[in-house]
Amino acid sequence: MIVALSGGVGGAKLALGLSRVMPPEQLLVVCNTGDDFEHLGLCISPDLDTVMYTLAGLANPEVGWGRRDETWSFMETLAEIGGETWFRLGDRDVAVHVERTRRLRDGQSLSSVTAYLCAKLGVAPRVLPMSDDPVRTRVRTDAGWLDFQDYFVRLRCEPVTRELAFHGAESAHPQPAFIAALGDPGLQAVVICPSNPFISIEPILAVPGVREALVACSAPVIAVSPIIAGRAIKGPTAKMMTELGMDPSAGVVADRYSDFLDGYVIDHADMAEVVSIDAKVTLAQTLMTTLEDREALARTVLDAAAVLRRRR
Ligand code: FO1
Repeated sequence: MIVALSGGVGGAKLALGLSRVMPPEQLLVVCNTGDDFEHLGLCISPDLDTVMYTLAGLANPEVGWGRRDETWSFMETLAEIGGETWFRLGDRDVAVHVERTRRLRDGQSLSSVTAYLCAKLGVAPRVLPMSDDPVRTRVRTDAGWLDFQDYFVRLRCEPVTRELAFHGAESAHPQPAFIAALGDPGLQAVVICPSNPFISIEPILAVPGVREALVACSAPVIAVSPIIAGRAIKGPTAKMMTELGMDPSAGVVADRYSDFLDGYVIDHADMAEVVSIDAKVTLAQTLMTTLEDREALARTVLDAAAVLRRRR
């Protein structure tokens, strides 16, 4: 079994690669829920949906979030009646939010709603939220504290980030099957997908018990750098690192995982960083443009994990 920790678009690409180079039912993808929010009365879980749609082959290939082959009658009509349209919700996507909201209001857990939706969309890997309790990423900027999607979408990541907080994390319980998997002797590797460390991976690590379980994990923990040559592939990772006073480098990201990281996959462009990274480094092409890139990087990660297992 492989456990993969993922945020949105970047992480979902590697999750898809993994699902195609191993038996998908042996893959457990644990998603960040710090980006979740209630909007227009709907409970929206962007990273869970991005991973679910990507694994189902339904994701919008241009932007990575939302669905392909969308129509926008809901948004157009909402605009006509003066509703909030800064967070773009396609007609097909809305159906998922409406059904998730109904089930959550009915008392179902986010895990069971996610399992139901994944089954309906034919997703073979298991997809779980990091917790069934609410955790909300908030960003302190020069303009004060912002809810995550206000920062990320409404303000297009333009405010300067001074601090991040994961509201509710201290009282959240890690998803039980997630923690059980980390302690499972049959676990072969934990893969930290190339998502933004601050807004996608660290909310998962902030849930009590997760970091400890990763430190204690008998299987190798291997991460893929979300930074290539000082730049993020997508999103505000490099900008955030600079604003938080860090050098936007692959090595600095590895430092944030240093208490549990065994392996680190970085791009050939960052070869010079090898000397400053404690974990065992594998050089690869980490930019995933094609499906073959996703599969090749997934194979590299699994091979690196196998080498680390043999060295134990
Ligand atoms: N990101 C945007 O930049 N603009 C949007 O309008 C937008 C809508 C949206 C709808 C559903 C969904 O699941 C994701 C959506 N995202 C949008 C992406 C989302 O903000 C990010 O994927 C995560 O929160 C960060 O990874």
